[in-house]
Amino acid sequence: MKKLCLSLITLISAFDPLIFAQSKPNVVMIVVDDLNDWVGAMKGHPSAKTPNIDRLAAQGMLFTNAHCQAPICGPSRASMLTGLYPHRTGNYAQMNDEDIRRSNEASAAAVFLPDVFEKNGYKTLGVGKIFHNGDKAKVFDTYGGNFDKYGPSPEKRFKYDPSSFPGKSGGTQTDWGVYPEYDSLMTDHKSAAWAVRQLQQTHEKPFMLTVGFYRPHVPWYLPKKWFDLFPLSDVTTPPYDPSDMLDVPAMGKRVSDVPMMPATDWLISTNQWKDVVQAYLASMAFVDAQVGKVLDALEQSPYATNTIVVLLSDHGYHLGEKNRVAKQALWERDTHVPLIIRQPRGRSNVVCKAPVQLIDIYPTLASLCALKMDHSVDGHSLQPLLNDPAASWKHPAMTFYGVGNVSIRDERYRLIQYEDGSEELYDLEKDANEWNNLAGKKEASKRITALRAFIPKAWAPSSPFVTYPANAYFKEKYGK
Ligand SMILES: [Ca+2]
Ligand SMILES: [Ca+2]
Repeated sequence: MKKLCLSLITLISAFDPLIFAQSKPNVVMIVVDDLNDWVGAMKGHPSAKTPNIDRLAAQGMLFTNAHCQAPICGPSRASMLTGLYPHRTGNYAQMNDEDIRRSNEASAAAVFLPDVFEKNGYKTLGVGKIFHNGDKAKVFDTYGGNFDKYGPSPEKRFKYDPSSFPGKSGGTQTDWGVYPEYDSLMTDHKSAAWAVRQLQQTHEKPFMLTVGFYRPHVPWYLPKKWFDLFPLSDVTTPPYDPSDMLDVPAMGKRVSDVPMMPATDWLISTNQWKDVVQAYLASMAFVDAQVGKVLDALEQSPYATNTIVVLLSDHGYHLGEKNRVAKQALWERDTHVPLIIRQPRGRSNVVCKAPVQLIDIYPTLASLCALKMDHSVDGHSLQPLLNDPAASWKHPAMTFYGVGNVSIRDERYRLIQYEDGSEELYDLEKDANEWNNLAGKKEASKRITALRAFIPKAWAPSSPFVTYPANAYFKEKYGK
């Protein structure tokens, strides 16, 4: 009798309307802030410890040539979440989330990615840094908060005070050191706990859960155990050629100059470069552990086999290469991001080398979840590559930073063109550090002509809602 009851229950649950309602896959999207290509699976730094992100990569497809559309948080996220390029919306720089759809006609027609899910019957959940600043655009059905954001922070900076340098000023949270004492005080710890609780609940509709983590964005404040994972004696600094910038055009120097950030020369002269690298590696390890909690909770939930997982970073970060510790430039370490997609019953342990973009995530998820849309987006669904990572892929990855400044990245080369027409060309296969600018060299002209064909002909003027001009170049161009 007991056996009969059990099989009856099994039969009933097989026809449970709740399970029918969830025939569409759920989506867990994990957005990590300022995480560069040093993650273990991408082999960007020999000491990186990111076992959970590496595990996810081994269970799905790792895109090893993925790039952001803007090398700074706000516009990168605006582009990813609207599916529209910055040169179409004018969203090239930091602005308030509520203004993303007010910049011009194209931006007003945008539908935020979670809203597309909502229109298709999904419940949308979010926590932490997904948009640049919480859920002011009121996108999620349920938003768990963004707690202490980049904090908690000590009363006084430990190591780096930009206002103490001649010619520098505030505008950066860059600093590093042991603080606070416990993980439980960290924003990302709280966000992970909130996400885990959502995965432990019964959801009557398919859901899209977006989890945004703040580290390794500055400040690099973390409990001691994360620093202890990387003894300074073992920390290696990235490749640096002091003469590297000599062949960069003047406009390239202006656009990428973020004067409030520490320069590599200064870090070397004060013997702190390794400390900065250690703090970034510690931040990566910490955030990886938070990612692991979400992945573990998903694995232990009823949604384990019916959930697509996407993990990405909004842009990369220089840790001393090109004499800078910053984002906000059009070179590889800034545009190159981790991107992993794990599908239920999808291919595992596969690497895709095609040049893809964060803007492609929107149409990819729409296609994987068969979402109905009555608007168009700029990216391309990655579904052909998810089916066959070697499939033909004709689209380069484009990154924009201000009107007229663009990077075009294909399988092997990067062309950067600035607003005054000056250019850089790098052969990433032979010159992974982008030290040798080939623009202007005879043998490069054919390649440059081919890549120039992808540069947009029409550029939307900058949004009038820029809140943070970032440096002298942006202040002059877009500042109020
Ligand atoms: Ca960011
Ligand atoms: Ca150079």
